[in-house]
This record gives sequence, C-alpha cells and structure tokens, in this order.
Amino acid sequence: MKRLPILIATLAMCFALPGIAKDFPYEMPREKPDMPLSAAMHRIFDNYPAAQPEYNELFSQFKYTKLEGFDYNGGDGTISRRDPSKIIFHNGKYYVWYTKRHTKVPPIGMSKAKFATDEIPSSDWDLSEIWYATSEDGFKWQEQGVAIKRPEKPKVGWRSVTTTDILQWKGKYYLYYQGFMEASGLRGDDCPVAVSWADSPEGPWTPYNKIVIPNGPEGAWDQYSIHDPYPLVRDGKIYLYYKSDFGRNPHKVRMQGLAIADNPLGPFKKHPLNPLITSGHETSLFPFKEGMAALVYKDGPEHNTIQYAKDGVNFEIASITEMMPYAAAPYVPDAFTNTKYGRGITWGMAHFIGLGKRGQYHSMLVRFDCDLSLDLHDPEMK
Ligand code: AAL
Repeated sequence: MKRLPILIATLAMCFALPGIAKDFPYEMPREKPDMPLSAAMHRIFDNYPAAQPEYNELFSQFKYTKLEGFDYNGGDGTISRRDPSKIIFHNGKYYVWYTKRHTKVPPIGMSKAKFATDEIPSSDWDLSEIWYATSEDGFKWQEQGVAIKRPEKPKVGWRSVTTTDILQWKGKYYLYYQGFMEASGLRGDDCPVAVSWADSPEGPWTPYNKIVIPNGPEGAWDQYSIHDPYPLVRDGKIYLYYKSDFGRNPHKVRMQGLAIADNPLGPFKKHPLNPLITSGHETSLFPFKEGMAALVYKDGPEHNTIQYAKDGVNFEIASITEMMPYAAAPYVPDAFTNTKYGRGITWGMAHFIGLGKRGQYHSMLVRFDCDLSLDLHDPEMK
C-alpha cells in the first residue's frame, strides 16, 4: 500500500500529462496545437492569425536607396520634398507627385507658428506646393515642375497644398491633397481634402475649388482633420483611406479611416466602422489577394506591422516588422484596375526627415524595396 502514491505519480507522468512530456513539433504549426502552451505561444496563435509572422507573404524588411535627380541646396533646410504619392506607370515612365517646399529660410518650428509669415514657414510642409517627377528606372528622376500651385486666398489650400495622392479613373487623373488655410502649428493642420483633375499625368490640373472630403462633425473622431488621402479602386468604387487624429496636440491619437465614392468629386461616404486601423501615420495600402494590405508604422500600439483585411475594412495584424518606410508611396500596379486578386508591391518611395548641418529641418525622397508581392518575377512588378 505504501507504494501506491509512487505508482499513481508514475502513471500520471506517463499518461495524464502527455503535453508536458511531448516535444514541441519541429515545424511551427499553423493551427494552435492541443498541448500546454506559454502565454507567448497562446498569443502568437490568438493574436496573429498568420501564426508565422516572419514567413508569411505579408512579411518584409525594407531596403533604402538614395535617389538621383533631386537637389536639396546642400541640405540647408530651404528645400524639402516629402509625402510622395503612389507611383504610377504611364507611357513608359514612372510618375510621382510630392510636397515640395522651397522657401528663403528653413522652417522656424510649429511651436513658433505665430511668427510665421508669407515667406517664413512654420513646419516642413508649410508654404508648399505639389510638384512631380518622372523616371524610366525608378532610381534616376527628373523633376518636371509644379502640378498644383497654392491658389489665392481664401481658396482651399491658399497657405499650403501638401500630402497628395493620385487616382486614375475613367481616363482622367485626380490628385487629392491637404489644403491648408493657416500656418501649420496654428490651426493649419486642421485641414480638409481638396482635389484637382487632369486628362494626363502631365496636367494641366483643374482645381475643383471645393472641399471634397470634409472633416467630421463636432465630436467625431475625425472632426479636426482629414490627412494623407490615399485613393484605390475596389469593387468598382473609389476607396479613399485617410488619417485623422482623436484629440489635439500633445494628446493626438492617430488612426485611419475610409471614405467611399462612385465619383471622384464625391460625395464620399465615410465608413460606419471608422476608424479601421488604430495605428500608423501616413496612409499606405495596396490590393493584396482578395483584400487590402496596409503598411502601419511609427504611431500607435500596432506600429511596425503589416495588416490585412480581406474585405478592405476589418484589418488584422499579418506581420510585425522593422525600419518601415515613412510616408510609403508604393508602385501599386493594380491600384486602379479594380482587381479581384491584388499582386502586392516590390518598391516605392518614402521620405527621410533630415537635419542639416545647423539643425535646419527638411525631408528627402528615397526609394524603398521590399518583398510584398505574390510574384517577384512578374515583369510588370518591376
Ligand atoms: C505628414 C502627413 C500630413 C501632416 C503632415 C503633412 O507627413 O501626415 O502631411 O499634415 O505630416
């Protein structure tokens, strides 16, 4: 009888707790295995449906290359290029549009915005215009000139026009952009979205001169701003993703929403489930398989993730990565083809925020390369 407890303990070790004795399988399982798991292993199956972040199709690291063709006045802060648009391919050339500031002096800083004048910028994107450049290989660029000038006061964007993105729709081109009515740092960043259209990517661009995506009503999460408009075509409609902020500085909480339209000039209907992405800064998405993938970087608890929504609305974390492109503006071959099965991306532009020798503030366009495509060997992806 004295030996009974020893016998029971031995039997328990052999049969009752097989999970502890069992080794973890050599291959990382796709489904949560039926065995005792640590908190971290529970999380990887419960929180990251892809389960194998570093091996899934939406994982990539990013390589950066300096671009040829853009001059920055020796980095003295008087020339800045930032917030590029998606890149499009047209008649044998790539096109990109971006915020360009060329001022006599570098920005004095948003906290000193009350000292900004018609010639002294407060922020890096104050007193800016939208310029464009073309390239045959995506590395050497030729700056072509201004696409959208600042209109006269009091039209939308008289103080600054920035942060643009392109839509191709029924043979016409549309540039959406932030229209500032006051210096950034005052209430300038509380800006809505304006649009101009053209028959060719070369312009000339005709301004609509009306707000096309208004800020939300008082109390709404997007009441203060609509930033980073990012149009794509899905289900035969214009899906325009954007960033807004709950709250005001210094307690801004940045999130991303969606507005949908049948016509590029609106009306845009904001999605009832907004916000759809709870982190990130500049908006950056691309059709991937049946759904939409998003590059979510810099701000919020889910920064440094690549997310996926099969319906373009309900995003889940697909992978966690690092050194993501700021203001990523990919070349998205099927941005406007109404694809049912997006091929992903392999490269694009981003901006680096730089300080000159004396601390002057400006930004530079750079190229990024990544591996977020279903077929890297598809010649159309390059
Ligand atoms: C960015 C964007 C918007 C902001 C400012 C200029 O990079 O999120 O465009 O207003 O910073």
